[in-house]
Amino acid sequence: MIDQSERLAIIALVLILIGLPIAIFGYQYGLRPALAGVRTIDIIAAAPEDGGFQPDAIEVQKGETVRLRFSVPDVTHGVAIAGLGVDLGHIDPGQVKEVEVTFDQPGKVTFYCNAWCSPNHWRMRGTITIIDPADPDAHRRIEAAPDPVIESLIEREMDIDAPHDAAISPNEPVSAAEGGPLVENYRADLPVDFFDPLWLQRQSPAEAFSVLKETLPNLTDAQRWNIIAHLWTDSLAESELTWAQTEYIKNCAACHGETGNGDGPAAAAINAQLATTAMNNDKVASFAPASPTMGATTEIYYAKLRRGGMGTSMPGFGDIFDTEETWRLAHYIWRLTFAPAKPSPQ
Ligand code: HEC
Ligand SMILES: [Cu+2]
Repeated sequence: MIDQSERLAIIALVLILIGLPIAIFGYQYGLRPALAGVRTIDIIAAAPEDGGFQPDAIEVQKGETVRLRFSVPDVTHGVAIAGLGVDLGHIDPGQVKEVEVTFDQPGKVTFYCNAWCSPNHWRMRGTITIIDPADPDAHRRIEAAPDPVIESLIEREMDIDAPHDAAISPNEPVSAAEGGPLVENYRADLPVDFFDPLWLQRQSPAEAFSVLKETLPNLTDAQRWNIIAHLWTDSLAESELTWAQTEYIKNCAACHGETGNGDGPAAAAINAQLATTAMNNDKVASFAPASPTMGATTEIYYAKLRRGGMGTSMPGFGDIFDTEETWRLAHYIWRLTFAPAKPSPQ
């Protein structure tokens, strides 16, 4: 005979056996999506030699909200999504970080690692293609849009990759700070071009120096360089400068060095390749105020940044920084050249 208490126990057991799966099922397929309404995409973030991002090509629909969940199997990485202002910071092995993003515009965005994780670190990138079902070609049209600055360089037959050594460069320390008052004093005598941002971005410091030599014959060479240093470093607002500094440290310093001398921790290996291969020009650029820098222009820097080197280790950043951000970084390089930040007091 089954007594009363046994019967209750059986009912309870049956309820648990049926109820638990229903509860789990209900949560998984009913309650959870209803609460969240988002698709979760799991992404493994590994160094390129361990497979890189997996998956590294994701498609979403315009207007869709997805939860991107990054896990890390190997070494610490940093995950950021270009153009969306998303930076998850460092993710350590075993750690998981996620972010929910709604994609409103058709196109392509790049997610990338911004922590130096391996010698191939800068290859660690993935893409999210946002497709508009009402206009299935929209994302391709946006992607194929040419960069007007690079187009203009090509039109003027300017080679982004050609060496640009200068005939003249400063032979004593240059001071942007001392250049400021000089620009004020000689404002009326300086050519109007010197106050035209487009002219400035297309001139090299060496070219501007030659112009100054003619227009202001009474100045010393040091004073001329100081004027140039001031004009070439004057374009970034404080907040833009802070942004550029941060991004430079995360994305560039491993190769170009924290102060821009071309001596970052990854530079030695890249430069050593020079000796073994005939790769042209594949030496990490230094931004010190010497000949090659004095012959460079902000516009060439911009183009190199967007497109990357041709068969060199210089990565292209066109998928990561928008045009405005790229200009900011290009201008920031002149800060490294002419107005390096003083080491912060300990
Ligand atoms: C993996 C190493 C590496 C990283 C990371 C890197 N660069 Fe470079 N960069 C190079 C090498 C090598 C060259 C020289 C070859 C060339 O110009 O293609 C170079 C050249 C350049 C030039 C051209 C210099 C000139 O005189 O024309 C600019 C500008 C530049 N880098 C800026 C940057 C900035 C800004 C970043 C970060 C957003 C960056 N680079 C990240 C390796 C790197
Ligand atoms: Cu990484």
